[in-house]
Amino acid sequence: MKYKFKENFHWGAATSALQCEGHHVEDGKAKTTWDIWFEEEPQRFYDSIDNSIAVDFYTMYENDIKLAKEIGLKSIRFSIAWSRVILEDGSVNKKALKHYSNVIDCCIKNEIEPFVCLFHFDMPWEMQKLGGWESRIVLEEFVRYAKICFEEYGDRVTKWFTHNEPYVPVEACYYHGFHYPFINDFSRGQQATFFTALSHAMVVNLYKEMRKLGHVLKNGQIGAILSINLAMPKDELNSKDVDAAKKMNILYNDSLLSMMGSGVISSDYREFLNDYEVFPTDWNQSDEEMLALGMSEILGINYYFPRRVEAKNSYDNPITAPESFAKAYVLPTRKYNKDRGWEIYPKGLYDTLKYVQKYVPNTWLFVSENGIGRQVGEAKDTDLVTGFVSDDERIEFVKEHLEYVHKAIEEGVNVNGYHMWALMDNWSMSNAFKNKYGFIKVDHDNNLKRSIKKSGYWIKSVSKNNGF
Ligand code: BGP
Repeated sequence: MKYKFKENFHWGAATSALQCEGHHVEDGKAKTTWDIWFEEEPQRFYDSIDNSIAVDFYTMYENDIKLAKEIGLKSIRFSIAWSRVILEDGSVNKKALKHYSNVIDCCIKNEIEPFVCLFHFDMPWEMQKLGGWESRIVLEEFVRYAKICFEEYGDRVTKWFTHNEPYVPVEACYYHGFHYPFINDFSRGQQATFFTALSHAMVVNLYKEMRKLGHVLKNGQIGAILSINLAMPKDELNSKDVDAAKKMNILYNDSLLSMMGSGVISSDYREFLNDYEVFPTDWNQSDEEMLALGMSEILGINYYFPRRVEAKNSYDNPITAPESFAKAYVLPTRKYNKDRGWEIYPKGLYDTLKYVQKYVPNTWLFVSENGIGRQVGEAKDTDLVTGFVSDDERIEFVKEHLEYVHKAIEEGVNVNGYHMWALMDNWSMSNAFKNKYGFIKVDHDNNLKRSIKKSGYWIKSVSKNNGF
């Protein structure tokens, strides 16, 4: 065996409530921004398909968790839907609490460690009406929701995560306005960035306090899931490209990695905000102290592709987004996934892990998402008679990335697991069911029947041997 990983390495996969559960309003569920947006503009969703069915994880979770065990996974991440736990009138939904309790018990029964995330893009509509991540009231509500989750499940869950990819709602809702509520306002984007980080810190701090009092497991830990898309300059010898990439990195990576990972506002980010006069207006010293108290103990790192950039001839004035400094550069020789358009650059995962290590040298890390969404390739690999998917391309993709994870570990980066996106094929915000990501196939023409793909059997052997 060429690549051997540490003992107790977390071989696993991820899911999210929004993308997997389906609505199941009969058990009580408040609307999210996605529900409202779909009601208003279904045509803006791929194939006009919403997530009301998704892949029905809400009722099929037992089956899915058993399959996770069958393919040798040691842990899975799922998210709790805030919109299920707290209903529109502010009351706590007992049925939802019971449901997630059952999901957690089912994981434990199957010897799968549940990694639980509190927010994966699904803002309750009532919270958005109050201002979403720009509102201090919403931060308090998020803490209230988190406290309920800790009280209910803190006796069984050891790995907690506040946010999944907090950069994405800022980028999609505030910079580029491609997700509801379509705001294009750079300053408001900074306020939302700061308050997202503050919400994280408040929840992390609460968890630590509860742990001190013995209200949750003593060995429980908490952090966040961050997507790090390192900006790489087209020409490393061109100072303009380098400067543009640096600015992109400050805004997309350094900002939240420093605030949520290290509990401080980095000097680069602070300087940038002051230089461009966009330092958030609603921010004070006690918020900064809270950031420090809410430093992450564990971090998940999502990596899909690098962000290659070249400088714009002149920077936009005023700035509206990180892209005001740089435009995307497409490497002509790149290898890429034609179904999703994303570059495939396994070394980028190594670069990302080394970058993160500089911020949080001792923090427990794991790769929380990495994967390849396929449409044409997946169809080509599917046996027409049996339906079995021989997804060698996915196996190759994971292997190549794992080689670089291994290298990072050898060089002292504290990486403790690899979770694939995703456990099973699911609904995506941008592409509905177009691109398949799972180790497990979901057949929409056959009552959402699940079946293990070749990559699922492959990961089973990797997990068994703790390497490949
Ligand atoms: C990540 C998200 C996931 C998932 C994945 C694939 O950024 O955390 O929720 O959707 O991307 O992206 P997409 O579905 O857009 O292909």
